[in-house]
Amino acid sequence: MKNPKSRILVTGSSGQIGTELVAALRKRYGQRNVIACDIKRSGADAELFALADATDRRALERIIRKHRIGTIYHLVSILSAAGEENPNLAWKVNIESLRNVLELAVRYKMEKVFWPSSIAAFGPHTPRTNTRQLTVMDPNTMYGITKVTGELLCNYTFTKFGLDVRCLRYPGIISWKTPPGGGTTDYAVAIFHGALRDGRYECFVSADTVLPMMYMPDAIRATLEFMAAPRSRLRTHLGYNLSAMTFSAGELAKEVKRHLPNFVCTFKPDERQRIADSWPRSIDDRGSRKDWGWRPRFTLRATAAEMLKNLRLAYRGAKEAAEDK
Ligand code: AKB
Repeated sequence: MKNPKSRILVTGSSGQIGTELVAALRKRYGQRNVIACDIKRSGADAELFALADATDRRALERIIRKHRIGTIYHLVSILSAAGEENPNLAWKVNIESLRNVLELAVRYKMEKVFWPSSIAAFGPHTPRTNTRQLTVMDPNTMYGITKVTGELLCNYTFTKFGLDVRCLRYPGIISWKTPPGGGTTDYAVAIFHGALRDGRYECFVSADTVLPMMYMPDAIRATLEFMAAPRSRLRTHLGYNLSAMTFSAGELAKEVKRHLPNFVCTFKPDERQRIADSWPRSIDDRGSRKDWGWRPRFTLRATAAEMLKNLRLAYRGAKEAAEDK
């Protein structure tokens, strides 16, 4: 059952990463060669969008056959904080959908699969500074458990069936086009909205909480470069560590205040603090740098400036559109 290896499918296409990855893939590989798929409808071109739940294997198989899919970016995921609210759902969505994708990718002899792992794959006994590629992984969230399990499933599928499946361990991703939802690192996005909308923000982790972060353009470029790297260069089909910058919530608030002197940030840790405290403070991504040439571009300073510039324009646009109605 050999498929012509032509088109790309992006599941979870309406999410924070999916929205921007679909646009970047279409720019690189051609508009009609990228099919977006989600349980929420999005995008103007209905022909290039498939409404489906990736836990439904038959639905996924229909899409793969109909659009002759040769590569899948499988981004469907319930994130860390939402996963603690509903661990059964997190397991079902994150693992069943991945099993479906991997099995169908093997059956249809696909070229490649991309699956996002995360810093959440690490846990309380992982060394927290400059966390190595191969180290203790004992996550204590259901999301993190699905990330370790998923990495093992990807590696198993590579070893047993030769499927070229690639994973990156994303840090917290900061972006302005689509809000994140249900993650522990969401405060690093919400703070910009709070600052611009209300002049204040109540942060749900303490000021001294340090986590690895990345601005979305770096995350998208990393994904494209990683997927384009020759297979022979890759030395692991577990997740590759990936890093750009690391800072505390207090440092982030200070950076926002440099642009908006009247901004007030208060800190009121909630249950997400426990999750943040179980994750690395910084990541050693020498493997990515060496094997496929990863180099981040955005620092905290550059990210904050870009976020505020782009969100200001977005808020202005939304206001003008509301006034025109
Ligand atoms: C989350 O906070 O759950 C995600 C992640 C780090 O994977 N952003």
